Amino acid sequence: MSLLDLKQEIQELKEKANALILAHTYQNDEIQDIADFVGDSLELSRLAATTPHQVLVFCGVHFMAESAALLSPEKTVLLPAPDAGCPMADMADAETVREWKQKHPNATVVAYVNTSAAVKAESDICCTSSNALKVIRSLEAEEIIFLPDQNLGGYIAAQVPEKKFHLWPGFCRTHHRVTVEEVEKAKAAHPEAKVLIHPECRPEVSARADFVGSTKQIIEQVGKIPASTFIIGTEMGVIHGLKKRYPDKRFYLLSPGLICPNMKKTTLKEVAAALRRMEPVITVDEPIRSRARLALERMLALS
Ligand code: CIZ
Ligand code: SF4
Repeated sequence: MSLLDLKQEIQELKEKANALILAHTYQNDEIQDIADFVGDSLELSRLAATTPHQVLVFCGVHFMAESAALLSPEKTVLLPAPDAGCPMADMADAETVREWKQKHPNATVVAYVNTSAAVKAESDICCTSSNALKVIRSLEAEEIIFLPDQNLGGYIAAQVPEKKFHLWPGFCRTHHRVTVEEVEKAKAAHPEAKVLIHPECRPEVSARADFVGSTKQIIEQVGKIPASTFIIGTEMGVIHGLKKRYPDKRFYLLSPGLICPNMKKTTLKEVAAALRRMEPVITVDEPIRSRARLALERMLALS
């Protein structure tokens, strides 16, 4: 089947099923182009909960589809690439979270959305990289267990010195791989460029940025900074959206390693197949569902 036929088929199946295609900003370019909405995990989960569409095709990784399923159990949430996981999410398990809670009984548990539903169920509140600072500042607790990303946690902790943080030793394989040498090299190659870096990168890498923020904040920041060249320190998928939104600006990826293999597992073929078969469907069972949903809803109520 030609690419055009495939896109046509997706369009027809989508209309027939009254489905909405949601794509994360890290998805392949062709997936972003056929999606009804492209955004970060916070925007996508909010949209999943509020849209009247009964079928959601979630082009992203497992924890994102799970969040949509948690918030909208009555909807059919399809994950076209069911083996698209997140190695960072896999670094936290519910049993160890329970152990940490026993060790630090006064701490409030803040789970980055990049976690399984079972881990969210053990947590008090969720956050994304867009709202982590706001979420932490809203908490009365003086002690915080932050999981699973040590880099995002450390970046936030430095801005909230009045609270004590217990940082989980997790990291994103894609962002954590970037080195200081790569930043220096990119800066030397494009001395006029502004450097925008995601807080999942190592602290010594983020320290060399002109701006540190989530993908959404990076995308917004490009529009605010009066520069024409940018070095982008997050997953390469973001550059596709940046080029579309700011056609007169130039973008360079900070490191060729900034590619998340799991995010790239979704292809047009799989999107079509998922719509044709109405599977794989992502669901979350009770009692995990209600507890995890509470942590997500506490976050959504704040942001
Ligand atoms: O929250 C998200 O969607 C992720 C994974 C990154 C970001 O900064 O948007
Ligand atoms: Fe997980 Fe990193 Fe891939 Fe995001 S970019 S899905 S945190 S491995």
